[in-house]
This record gives sequence, C-alpha cells and structure tokens, in this order.
Amino acid sequence: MKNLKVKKIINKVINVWHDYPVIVLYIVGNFTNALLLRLFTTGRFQVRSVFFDLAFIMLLSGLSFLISEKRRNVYYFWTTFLMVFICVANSLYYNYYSSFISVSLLATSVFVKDVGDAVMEMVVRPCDLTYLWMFIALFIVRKKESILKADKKKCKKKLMVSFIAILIGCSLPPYNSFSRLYKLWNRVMVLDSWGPYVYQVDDLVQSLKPTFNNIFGYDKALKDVNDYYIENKKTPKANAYTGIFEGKNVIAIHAESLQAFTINKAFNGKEVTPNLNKLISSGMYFDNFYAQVGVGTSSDTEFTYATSLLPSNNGTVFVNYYNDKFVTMQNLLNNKGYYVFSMHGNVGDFWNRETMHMNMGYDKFYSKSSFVIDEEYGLGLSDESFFRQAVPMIKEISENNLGPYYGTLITLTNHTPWKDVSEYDELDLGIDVNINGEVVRREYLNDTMMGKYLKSVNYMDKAIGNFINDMDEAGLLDNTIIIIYGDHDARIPKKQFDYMYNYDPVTDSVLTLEDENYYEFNDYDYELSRKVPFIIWSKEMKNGIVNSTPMGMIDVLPTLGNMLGVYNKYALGKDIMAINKEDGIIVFKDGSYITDKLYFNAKNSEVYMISNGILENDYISKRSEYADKIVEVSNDIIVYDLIEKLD
Ligand code: GP9
Ligand code: MN
Repeated sequence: MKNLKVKKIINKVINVWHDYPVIVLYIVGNFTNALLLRLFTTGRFQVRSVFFDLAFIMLLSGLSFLISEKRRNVYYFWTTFLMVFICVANSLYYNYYSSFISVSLLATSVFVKDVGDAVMEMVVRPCDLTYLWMFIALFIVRKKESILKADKKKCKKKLMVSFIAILIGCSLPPYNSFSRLYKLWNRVMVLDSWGPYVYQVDDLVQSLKPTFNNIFGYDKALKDVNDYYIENKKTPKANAYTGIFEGKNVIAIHAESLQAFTINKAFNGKEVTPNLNKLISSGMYFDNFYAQVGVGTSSDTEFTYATSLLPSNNGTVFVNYYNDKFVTMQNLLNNKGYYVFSMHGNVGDFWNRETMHMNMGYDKFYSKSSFVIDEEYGLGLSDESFFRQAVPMIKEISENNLGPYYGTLITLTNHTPWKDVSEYDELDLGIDVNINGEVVRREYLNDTMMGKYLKSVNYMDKAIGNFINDMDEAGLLDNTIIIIYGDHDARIPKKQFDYMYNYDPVTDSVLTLEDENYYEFNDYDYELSRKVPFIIWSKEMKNGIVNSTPMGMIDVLPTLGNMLGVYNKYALGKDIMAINKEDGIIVFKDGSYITDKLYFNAKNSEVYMISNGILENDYISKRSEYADKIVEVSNDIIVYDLIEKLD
C-alpha cells in the first residue's frame, strides 16, 4: 500500500518533469543556485530565508502564465539571467569584500573598473562561476515544453504557493529582520534571513530611495536628526589642545592603503617605514585608529575625515550626493582665511573628486593634468614625482596668499595590486638561515602579495621622507604641521598574514596550531589588524606622544579641528584629547564597533574581547544602540541632504 503511494508520487514527479521540464528546471535550478551562493560565501543557512527564495521564484514563475506560451521561454531566459547574475556577482564580491553587492555600485563601477585587474587577480574562483550551469540546462530543455496556454488558474496556484512560503518564512526567527530589511546596513544579515533574491530587490529599492526621498521618509528623517542633535547638544569645551595650531599651515597626507602593522616593523635590520617611525618618535601618534569606509573607499575616508559623518549606506557620497551641503574641515578653515587646496596624481574625475572637492570647500584641486607625468606607476603619477613637484607648487601657494594654507596630498602608488613594485623595490624580505653551518637563502616574503605590499609601503615612506626634507629646504616647514593618515586597509588576504607570522625558515614551512611557536591570528585579529596610522607632526615637536584611545576617521575633525580652532556642531565624532580611553568607540557602517574592551561584530552578532575585565550588564546594548544611531543619523543627513534644513 505504502509502496504504491510512493510509486504514484514518483510517477507524478516524472510526469511533471516530462511535460514541463523548463518550469521545473526554472524553479529547481534557480533555487539551487541561491543555496550554492550561501555555500560559497557565508556558509550559513537560515531556514526562513529558503522560504523566501522559494516565494520569489514561485512568484516569477506564476507571473509567466500571464504571458503567451510563445514568449514564455524568453521570459524564463531573462529572469534566469538576472538571478544567475545576482549569484555570480555576489559570489565574486563576497570573496573580496566579505559583504554583498549593491546596485548603487553601478554608479561607482567606473572607478572599480580602473582598479579592476587587482580585483580580478584576487577573486575569481571556479565556484563563483558554477551558477552558469543553469544556462546550459535551459538551453538543453528549452524546446521540450508541453504547450501551456496563458492560464490565470496556474498563475494563481503559483502565487498561492509563493504567499504561503512568505507566511512560513515570516513566522520563523530571527524576528527583527524586517528592520534589517528596511535599514540595509548589514547586508550579510539581510541575505542570511531573506535570501539573495529578496536581498537584491531590497537593495534596488533602497538604492532608488534617494530619487524618491521627497516622497518617502523625508519628514521623519528630518525630525529624527533634529531630535538627535537636540538630545545630544554639545558645546565646545576648551582643553589643553584647543587652538595649539591656530593659524598654522597644514599639509594632510592621505596615504593610500597604509596599514598600521607596517609601522616600526623591520626585516633584516631595515625598517619598512623609517621616515614615518621618525615622525612618530617626535610627534603625536594615534595607534588605535581605524578608517570607516564603505564601497567608496578612498573617497569615503576623505568624506568622513572632512565632515565627521559616516559614509552613506546607499551609494557613495562623492558619486551620488555630490550636490549635498556639508560642514567640512575645508570650509571651516576657508572661513578663517585659509587657502584650501588638494593635490593628486590621478585624473580629476576619479571618485568624482573634481566636483566634490569644490563642494567640500577646496579652493583648487591640482589633479594629474597639473603635473608633468614623468614617471607612472599603477593608476597614475608616481608618489616620488608627485611629492617632488608638489613642493614648488606649495611654495607658490604660500607666496601668493597672505593667510595660511591647508593642503590635502593624496598618494597613489601604494594602491593594490603593487604590480610595478619590482621597479622601485629596496626592501629585502628574504631570510638567510644557518643550517648545520651552511647559510641557506629563503625568499620568505619576497614574491608574496604581502611582500609586494611591504615594499610598496617602504617606497611610499621614502617618498614622504623626501617630501619632508624638500619642504624643509624650501623653508616651508617652519609654520606648518603635517598630518598623515592611512586611508583604509590594503585588503590583503588573511592567509598572507598567517604565512608572514608563522613561516619557519629552518624547515621552510608554515607552523601549524600544534607547534609551540605558532602565532594565532584568527578572523577577528584580522579584522582588528585593519588599523591605519594617524600622525600629527611638526618640526618643533620633540617628545613623541602615543595616544591609544580607540579613534575613528570620524573623530579627526573634532580632534584636529579643536587644535586648529574650528568647530562643527554637526560632528558625530569626538575630540579624542577630551575623552578617556574607555569612552572611545569606532563605529563601522554596518553597526559593528570597537572599544577599548571589545570588538562587536554586527554581521554575526558576536563579541570578541580585546581586554580582560567585567562588563556592565548593558555595556553591549548601550553601545549597539549608540552605533546604530550614528549610522542612522549620518545616513539620513546624506540621503536627505539635511544639513541646511536642521534647526
Ligand atoms: C584613486 C585613489 C584610489 O585616485 O584615490 O582610490 P581607492 O580605490 O583606494 O578608493
Ligand atoms: Mn584608497
């Protein structure tokens, strides 16, 4: 009896497959691809999200019955094309960024294209292309479909299944996923609980939001942000650092991909960053400092540094919101009589800088066309030539202006993939090891990605060192302070760190967990190693100060601004000189944060302890709430262009 029933079901399935292979393949194939995407990215499966995949595909297949049978295969092809595209793009993107792709990236893709070869080198894995099997399968079965007339009944049936799948999905945990779907700060969590297809539709809607912002949410955002500033009203309080640099010239060096672990690091007795180390030994060094970027990388850091707001979650400020009004370091200083300029050896429209720098309050942007291109590495003019040519230009600026100047010098050569490094490499990262009285050469880091990066940092350090000497010789350092910040981490894969820390030259192998000298560098150590340096230096400074308060790019304007005598009442960061170590917090765009005690990873809702000690009961909840608010207020200000509309 039981056997008969099973047989019947199997026969039915075979019949359905036999009669309607295209629809069956369409449903099963696209569903399988969504599962594969999870397998090749996060490796996590939330049961509820699987129901949303099903609901999405059933909805699309239901709608196909409203189309005449002649056109239906075209419909299946194009909707499958979109779903496969979603899987491939997200699979590739996740491997590089540990997050999922946004439609708003299309607007910034022109910049990603220029740095694309680096991306391609690192990310294409065979598994990222497995989703393409769907096209082959569809091609094979495409003509075998039984004729199904446009049929409203069939459409209704499929929509019903879709509706039931949505109901089941919604009844399963986690229950706070609606607010995640709405805010979309944490893309990984949204995909975890809603599946890739719903995630991408959500992302599309959120990316179009700025276009419709007058219809949706504007009033609420304005009220929320106004309330925030009323509740958190800050009045500037003077401290020991207030105005110490008032009236001084400032040169801020935006150091491409400079990570803090390179500082004070040496190989074969040679420091990677001898010049920066020297500046640190007499200046101020913030050694617990992080960039807070999103997809806008370099440009996001420029934005956060200048405004003390976090970058947007919907698109990139420089590309999508270049018309917005912001209070910036540049326009505050401009109002104080500073001449404010920027210099960069790449084309002016990269990251839309030409337009955005004017909006930020720069008087002039000297881009690639202002320089003689006598040496090119990677994306443009070499750092050495860039800095060499910058000195006479700064000299001219200082002579032509009565007031002080503020200049941002954006470096370029240390951009991934450090392809030309062999042309300027001066650092030997090999090891000579003595084995049984014989000297054996181990190449160690020389030909690795990490090695190329370290050599490239060493080159940038040399270019900065030469620049400071040239500035001094030109008499330009006497009334000038130098700021140096790493703009974001270099995205070197974790494996490269494991190798660097655990290579054993004697055995020419990499230590494993079982070895007593094994240096453990787990996923969270890797996250925490994304630190970048922040240095303030002037010729007069003699005794170095190291400040280890947790500090983000968002804190630069309140901290440095206080020293320069400017104040932005909309700043969301803190003056690091005015707070205790335990009050420092670095909030990232997805709601994750770092304090002196712990790292809270919002993607996984996990806590990684940095220091020992007992936490108050509400330590996490309080800070998570604070982090969410900072992300939300920043995003609202940007998306709804609120600065000039606040009370
Ligand atoms: C390009 C440079 C690099 O001009 O600033 O930008 P990034 O890829 O680091 O965002
Ligand atoms: Mn950069």
